[in-house]
Amino acid sequence: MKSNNPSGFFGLAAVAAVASAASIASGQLFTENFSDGNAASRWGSAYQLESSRDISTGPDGLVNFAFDYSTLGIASPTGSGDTIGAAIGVNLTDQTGDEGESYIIYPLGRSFSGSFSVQADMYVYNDGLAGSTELGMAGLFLNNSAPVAPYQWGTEGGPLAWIYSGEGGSSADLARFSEGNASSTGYLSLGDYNALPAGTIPGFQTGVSGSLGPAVDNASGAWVKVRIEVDGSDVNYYLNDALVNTYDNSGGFYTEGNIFFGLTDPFNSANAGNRAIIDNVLVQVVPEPSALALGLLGLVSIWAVRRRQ
Ligand SMILES: [Ca+2]
Ligand SMILES: [Ca+2]
Ligand SMILES: [Ca+2]
Repeated sequence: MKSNNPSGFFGLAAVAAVASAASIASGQLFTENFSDGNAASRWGSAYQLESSRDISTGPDGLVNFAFDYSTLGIASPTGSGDTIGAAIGVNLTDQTGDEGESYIIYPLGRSFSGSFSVQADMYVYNDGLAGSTELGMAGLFLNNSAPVAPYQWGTEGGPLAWIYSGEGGSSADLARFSEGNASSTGYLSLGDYNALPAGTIPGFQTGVSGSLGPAVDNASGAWVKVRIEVDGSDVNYYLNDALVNTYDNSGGFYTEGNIFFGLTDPFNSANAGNRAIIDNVLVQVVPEPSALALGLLGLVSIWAVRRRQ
């Protein structure tokens, strides 16, 4: 082997280029696994009630930032021994009249802009009761100064969010909140699981009458990987890595804000056993297409130079 070893040199250069691309791709901005039991000091919550609510009734949800979900028989979504996550319950007791509500949780004082993604493991749990239909929420661009929990029957909106039902019991199993303001919730139904072709979302039953969504194999629900990705002016919503909906932010309605997760009950029927469990939150940079292209160009150049040796 010659002392001036071109393959060794280019091997190092290639490793450096790959490492650079990887650090961009995996640039973590925020993580939370709730497992130290102290997340209540790092997270806050908000709720919104049905606007036509009987004024004699108050909110009856809950948030718990150190919930052991093994008590519900739910295993870690990652296969680890860690079963501590955040839990949200909504409309837990039967009150009078219109009593639906939304609750959200968010990391205190965080704000994100540019091209980033937020993901988490979410389990919309119901205790198998017929008629228990709640919808798990994920969103972004929350205003920390005035955090609004999106709710379709509320009075105000603001942050961008998507919801999915835990067991398909709604005619609007999928929905979006966008471009809401102080007097508009920005709610938009994205339809029923029944109307989506079968196989559209991995792990979800769709495309047949009475589609159960993520509860297809277990009446109490299932873990779902929820992800929202800001890619330039597109904001993409994924369930189990399937693209479900895109919000067009080319008008620039949203620029920055916090992430959040939630649970919403649009119905009056109460159920003490409902929960949204949230774990393994990750916010990371989404590489700009130009950065990716440059990284690939670098690798191609190295390869081309090496081919000429
Ligand atoms: Ca955890
Ligand atoms: Ca209630
Ligand atoms: Ca349905």
